[in-house]
Amino acid sequence: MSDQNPILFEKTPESILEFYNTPYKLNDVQIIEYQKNGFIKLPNVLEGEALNYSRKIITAAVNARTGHDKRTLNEKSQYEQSFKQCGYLCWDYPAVKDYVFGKRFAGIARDLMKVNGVRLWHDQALYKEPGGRLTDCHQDESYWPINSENTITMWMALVDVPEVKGCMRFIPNTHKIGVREYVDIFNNPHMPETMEYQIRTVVPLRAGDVTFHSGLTFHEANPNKTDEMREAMTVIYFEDGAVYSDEDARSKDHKSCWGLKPGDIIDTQYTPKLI
Ligand SMILES: O=C(O)CCC(=O)C(=O)O
Repeated sequence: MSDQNPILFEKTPESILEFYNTPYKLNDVQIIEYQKNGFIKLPNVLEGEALNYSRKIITAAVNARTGHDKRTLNEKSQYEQSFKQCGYLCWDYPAVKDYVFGKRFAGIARDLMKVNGVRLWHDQALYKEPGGRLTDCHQDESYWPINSENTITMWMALVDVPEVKGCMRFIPNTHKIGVREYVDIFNNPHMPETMEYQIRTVVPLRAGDVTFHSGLTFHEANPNKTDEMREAMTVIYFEDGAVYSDEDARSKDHKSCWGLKPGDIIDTQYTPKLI
Protein backbone atom coordinates (compact mmCIF):
# COMPACT_ATOMS: atom_id res chain seq x y z
CA MET A 1 0.00 0.00 0.00
CA SER A 2 1.12 3.56 -0.62
CA ASP A 3 -0.05 7.12 -0.08
CA GLN A 4 -1.71 6.30 3.26
CA ASN A 5 -3.86 9.19 4.31
CA PRO A 6 -4.34 9.73 8.08
CA ILE A 7 -8.02 10.53 7.55
CA LEU A 8 -8.59 6.84 6.85
CA PHE A 9 -7.71 6.05 10.46
CA GLU A 10 -9.40 9.00 12.18
CA LYS A 11 -12.65 8.68 14.06
CA THR A 12 -15.68 9.40 11.88
CA PRO A 13 -17.39 12.63 13.06
CA GLU A 14 -20.51 11.90 15.15
CA SER A 15 -22.82 13.79 12.77
CA ILE A 16 -21.67 11.65 9.85
CA LEU A 17 -22.01 8.43 11.84
CA GLU A 18 -25.52 9.47 12.74
CA PHE A 19 -26.32 10.08 9.07
CA TYR A 20 -24.95 6.65 8.08
CA ASN A 21 -27.32 5.07 10.57
CA THR A 22 -30.45 7.18 9.99
CA PRO A 23 -33.11 5.18 8.12
CA TYR A 24 -33.91 6.15 4.53
CA LYS A 25 -37.66 5.77 4.17
CA LEU A 26 -38.85 3.76 1.20
CA ASN A 27 -42.47 3.74 0.10
CA ASP A 28 -44.43 0.72 -1.15
CA VAL A 29 -44.27 1.90 -4.77
CA GLN A 30 -40.45 1.86 -4.65
CA ILE A 31 -40.37 -1.64 -3.21
CA ILE A 32 -42.81 -2.88 -5.86
CA GLU A 33 -40.72 -1.19 -8.58
CA TYR A 34 -37.56 -2.93 -7.39
CA GLN A 35 -39.29 -6.30 -7.15
CA LYS A 36 -40.76 -5.86 -10.64
CA ASN A 37 -37.73 -4.54 -12.54
CA GLY A 38 -34.79 -5.92 -10.56
CA PHE A 39 -33.24 -2.49 -9.98
CA ILE A 40 -34.17 0.97 -8.76
CA LYS A 41 -32.73 4.49 -8.59
CA LEU A 42 -33.03 6.26 -5.24
CA PRO A 43 -32.19 9.97 -4.87
CA ASN A 44 -30.20 11.65 -2.09
CA VAL A 45 -29.21 8.58 -0.14
CA LEU A 46 -26.10 10.61 0.74
CA GLU A 47 -26.29 14.39 1.07
CA GLY A 48 -24.37 17.43 2.31
CA GLU A 49 -21.45 16.82 4.65
CA ALA A 50 -22.00 13.05 4.67
CA LEU A 51 -21.60 12.99 0.89
CA ASN A 52 -18.46 15.17 0.92
CA TYR A 53 -16.90 13.16 3.73
CA SER A 54 -17.71 9.79 2.11
CA ARG A 55 -16.21 10.87 -1.19
CA LYS A 56 -13.07 12.10 0.62
CA ILE A 57 -12.44 8.87 2.55
CA ILE A 58 -13.31 6.49 -0.28
CA THR A 59 -11.10 8.37 -2.72
CA ALA A 60 -8.30 8.36 -0.13
CA ALA A 61 -8.70 4.58 0.18
CA VAL A 62 -8.61 4.10 -3.60
CA ASN A 63 -5.46 6.23 -3.78
CA ALA A 64 -3.89 4.24 -0.95
CA ARG A 65 -4.54 1.00 -2.84
CA THR A 66 -3.65 2.16 -6.35
CA GLY A 67 -1.35 5.17 -5.94
CA HIS A 68 1.71 3.04 -6.73
CA ASP A 69 0.33 2.09 -10.17
CA LYS A 70 1.73 4.55 -12.67
CA ARG A 71 0.57 2.74 -15.84
CA THR A 72 -1.44 4.68 -18.38
CA LEU A 73 -4.90 3.42 -19.29
CA ASN A 74 -3.57 1.96 -22.56
CA GLU A 75 -0.99 -0.10 -20.67
CA LYS A 76 -3.70 -1.79 -18.57
CA SER A 77 -5.66 -4.96 -19.30
CA GLN A 78 -9.04 -4.71 -20.96
CA TYR A 79 -10.67 -5.43 -17.60
CA GLU A 80 -8.67 -2.72 -15.81
CA GLN A 81 -9.67 -0.28 -18.54
CA SER A 82 -13.27 -0.60 -17.33
CA PHE A 83 -12.45 0.52 -13.80
CA LYS A 84 -10.01 0.60 -10.91
CA GLN A 85 -11.55 -2.01 -8.63
CA CYS A 86 -10.72 -1.82 -4.93
CA GLY A 87 -12.51 -4.36 -2.75
CA TYR A 88 -12.67 -5.07 0.97
CA LEU A 89 -11.71 -1.47 1.76
CA CYS A 90 -13.71 -1.55 4.99
CA TRP A 91 -11.37 -4.13 6.53
CA ASP A 92 -8.27 -2.00 5.93
CA TYR A 93 -9.66 1.45 6.66
CA PRO A 94 -11.80 2.15 9.74
CA ALA A 95 -13.28 5.31 8.19
CA VAL A 96 -14.60 3.30 5.23
CA LYS A 97 -15.94 0.64 7.60
CA ASP A 98 -18.31 3.14 9.17
CA TYR A 99 -19.72 3.87 5.71
CA VAL A 100 -19.97 0.22 4.63
CA PHE A 101 -21.59 -0.84 7.91
CA GLY A 102 -24.15 2.01 7.76
CA LYS A 103 -27.63 0.81 8.72
CA ARG A 104 -29.17 3.46 6.45
CA PHE A 105 -27.87 1.57 3.40
CA ALA A 106 -28.32 -1.96 4.76
CA GLY A 107 -31.89 -1.07 5.75
CA ILE A 108 -32.72 -0.14 2.15
CA ALA A 109 -31.24 -3.45 0.94
CA ARG A 110 -33.32 -5.38 3.48
CA ASP A 111 -36.55 -3.56 2.63
CA LEU A 112 -36.16 -3.77 -1.16
CA MET A 113 -35.51 -7.53 -0.96
CA LYS A 114 -38.30 -7.93 1.65
CA VAL A 115 -36.11 -10.07 3.92
CA ASN A 116 -35.66 -10.02 7.70
CA GLY A 117 -31.96 -9.22 7.78
CA VAL A 118 -28.91 -8.72 5.57
CA ARG A 119 -25.22 -9.53 5.76
CA LEU A 120 -22.29 -7.83 4.08
CA TRP A 121 -20.89 -9.73 1.10
CA HIS A 122 -18.21 -7.20 0.33
CA ASP A 123 -17.58 -3.59 -0.62
CA GLN A 124 -15.80 -2.33 -3.67
CA ALA A 125 -14.95 1.08 -5.09
CA LEU A 126 -15.24 1.20 -8.88
CA TYR A 127 -13.45 4.24 -10.30
CA LYS A 128 -13.72 4.47 -14.08
CA GLU A 129 -10.81 6.50 -15.40
CA PRO A 130 -11.13 9.27 -18.00
CA GLY A 131 -11.40 7.41 -21.31
CA GLY A 132 -12.26 4.15 -19.51
CA ARG A 133 -14.08 1.59 -21.62
CA LEU A 134 -17.59 0.30 -21.03
CA THR A 135 -18.26 -2.32 -18.35
CA ASP A 136 -19.45 -5.41 -20.18
CA CYS A 137 -22.87 -6.88 -19.62
CA HIS A 138 -23.02 -9.45 -16.83
CA GLN A 139 -24.94 -10.88 -13.92
CA ASP A 140 -23.23 -10.56 -10.53
CA GLU A 141 -24.49 -13.80 -9.00
CA SER A 142 -22.45 -15.85 -11.42
CA TYR A 143 -19.40 -14.52 -9.55
CA TRP A 144 -20.77 -15.37 -6.12
CA PRO A 145 -21.28 -18.81 -4.59
CA ILE A 146 -24.42 -17.74 -2.72
CA ASN A 147 -27.47 -19.96 -3.04
CA SER A 148 -30.12 -17.24 -2.79
CA GLU A 149 -32.17 -15.01 -5.04
CA ASN A 150 -31.72 -12.25 -2.51
CA THR A 151 -28.42 -10.55 -3.22
CA ILE A 152 -28.24 -6.85 -3.99
CA THR A 153 -25.69 -4.16 -4.84
CA MET A 154 -25.86 -0.53 -3.80
CA TRP A 155 -24.00 1.54 -6.43
CA MET A 156 -23.36 5.01 -5.01
CA ALA A 157 -22.41 7.94 -7.26
CA LEU A 158 -19.83 9.99 -5.33
CA VAL A 159 -19.80 12.57 -8.15
CA ASP A 160 -22.43 13.38 -10.76
CA VAL A 161 -22.49 10.48 -13.23
CA PRO A 162 -24.28 11.50 -16.44
CA GLU A 163 -24.53 9.16 -19.43
CA VAL A 164 -21.17 10.29 -20.85
CA LYS A 165 -19.36 9.54 -17.59
CA GLY A 166 -20.04 5.81 -17.27
CA CYS A 167 -23.49 5.54 -15.73
CA MET A 168 -25.15 2.16 -15.16
CA ARG A 169 -27.52 0.46 -17.62
CA PHE A 170 -29.88 -2.31 -16.58
CA ILE A 171 -31.92 -4.91 -18.47
CA PRO A 172 -35.29 -4.92 -16.69
CA ASN A 173 -36.85 -8.18 -15.53
CA THR A 174 -33.74 -10.29 -16.03
CA HIS A 175 -33.65 -11.03 -12.28
CA LYS A 176 -36.47 -13.48 -12.93
CA ILE A 177 -34.58 -15.78 -15.29
CA GLY A 178 -32.11 -17.37 -12.87
CA VAL A 179 -28.32 -17.55 -13.12
CA ARG A 180 -27.53 -17.82 -16.82
CA GLU A 181 -24.29 -18.43 -18.60
CA TYR A 182 -21.19 -17.20 -16.78
CA VAL A 183 -20.03 -14.07 -18.54
CA ASP A 184 -16.30 -13.66 -18.11
CA ILE A 185 -15.97 -9.90 -18.13
CA PHE A 186 -12.29 -10.25 -17.22
CA ASN A 187 -11.18 -12.07 -20.36
CA ASN A 188 -14.00 -12.83 -22.73
CA PRO A 189 -16.91 -10.43 -22.48
CA HIS A 190 -19.98 -11.24 -24.51
CA MET A 191 -23.72 -11.31 -24.12
CA PRO A 192 -24.87 -14.79 -23.14
CA GLU A 193 -26.49 -16.53 -26.07
CA THR A 194 -29.50 -17.28 -23.93
CA MET A 195 -30.13 -13.56 -23.34
CA GLU A 196 -33.36 -12.78 -25.09
CA TYR A 197 -33.81 -9.42 -23.37
CA GLN A 198 -32.25 -6.48 -25.15
CA ILE A 199 -33.87 -3.32 -23.79
CA ARG A 200 -31.63 -1.27 -21.52
CA THR A 201 -32.65 1.33 -18.98
CA VAL A 202 -29.91 3.95 -18.74
CA VAL A 203 -29.62 5.50 -15.28
CA PRO A 204 -27.64 8.74 -14.92
CA LEU A 205 -27.17 9.82 -11.30
CA ARG A 206 -26.39 12.96 -9.31
CA ALA A 207 -23.77 12.71 -6.58
CA GLY A 208 -25.39 11.04 -3.56
CA ASP A 209 -27.98 9.15 -5.64
CA VAL A 210 -27.76 5.38 -5.83
CA THR A 211 -28.98 2.45 -7.80
CA PHE A 212 -29.73 -0.87 -6.16
CA HIS A 213 -29.71 -3.91 -8.43
CA SER A 214 -30.37 -7.58 -7.83
CA GLY A 215 -27.43 -9.96 -8.20
CA LEU A 216 -29.50 -11.63 -10.90
CA THR A 217 -30.18 -8.51 -12.99
CA PHE A 218 -28.09 -8.19 -16.15
CA HIS A 219 -26.34 -4.84 -16.26
CA GLU A 220 -23.42 -2.94 -17.75
CA ALA A 221 -21.99 0.59 -17.61
CA ASN A 222 -21.25 3.21 -20.23
CA PRO A 223 -17.69 4.24 -21.10
CA ASN A 224 -16.31 7.36 -19.45
CA LYS A 225 -15.97 9.86 -22.27
CA THR A 226 -15.09 12.76 -19.97
CA ASP A 227 -11.69 13.85 -18.68
CA GLU A 228 -12.71 13.31 -15.05
CA MET A 229 -12.79 10.17 -12.91
CA ARG A 230 -16.16 8.46 -12.48
CA GLU A 231 -16.15 7.83 -8.74
CA ALA A 232 -18.54 5.13 -7.54
CA MET A 233 -18.70 2.99 -4.40
CA THR A 234 -20.58 -0.27 -4.12
CA VAL A 235 -21.68 -2.34 -1.16
CA ILE A 236 -23.07 -5.81 -1.74
CA TYR A 237 -25.52 -7.44 0.65
CA PHE A 238 -27.17 -10.84 0.85
CA GLU A 239 -30.05 -12.28 2.78
CA ASP A 240 -29.16 -13.47 6.28
CA GLY A 241 -29.38 -17.27 6.35
CA ALA A 242 -28.28 -17.84 2.74
CA VAL A 243 -26.07 -20.87 2.15
CA TYR A 244 -22.86 -21.45 0.24
CA SER A 245 -23.34 -23.12 -3.14
CA ASP A 246 -20.85 -24.68 -5.50
CA GLU A 247 -23.45 -25.35 -8.17
CA ASP A 248 -23.85 -24.21 -11.79
CA ALA A 249 -21.81 -21.42 -13.29
CA ARG A 250 -20.95 -19.73 -10.03
CA SER A 251 -17.39 -18.79 -9.21
CA LYS A 252 -16.26 -20.73 -6.13
CA ASP A 253 -13.24 -18.77 -5.02
CA HIS A 254 -14.34 -15.85 -2.93
CA LYS A 255 -12.70 -14.43 0.17
CA SER A 256 -16.07 -13.84 1.86
CA CYS A 257 -16.70 -17.59 2.09
CA TRP A 258 -13.28 -19.21 2.32
CA GLY A 259 -13.46 -22.45 4.28
CA LEU A 260 -17.19 -23.05 3.73
CA LYS A 261 -18.65 -26.27 2.38
CA PRO A 262 -21.72 -26.53 0.14
CA GLY A 263 -24.83 -26.15 2.29
CA ASP A 264 -23.08 -24.15 5.06
CA ILE A 265 -24.84 -20.98 6.16
CA ILE A 266 -22.69 -18.05 5.09
CA ASP A 267 -21.52 -16.49 8.36
CA THR A 268 -17.81 -15.72 8.18
CA GLN A 269 -15.52 -13.01 9.54
CA TYR A 270 -16.09 -11.02 6.33
CA THR A 271 -19.88 -11.36 6.24
CA PRO A 272 -21.24 -9.75 9.44
CA LYS A 273 -24.95 -9.22 9.87
CA LEU A 274 -25.50 -5.50 9.31
CA ILE A 275 -29.19 -5.20 10.11
O1 LIG B 1 -19.35 0.42 -12.16
C1 LIG B 1 -19.36 -0.26 -13.18
O2 LIG B 1 -18.81 0.12 -14.20
C2 LIG B 1 -20.07 -1.58 -13.17
C3 LIG B 1 -20.59 -1.93 -11.82
C4 LIG B 1 -21.12 -3.29 -11.70
O3 LIG B 1 -21.10 -4.08 -12.62
C5 LIG B 1 -21.68 -3.70 -10.42
O4 LIG B 1 -21.63 -2.93 -9.45
O5 LIG B 1 -22.18 -4.84 -10.32
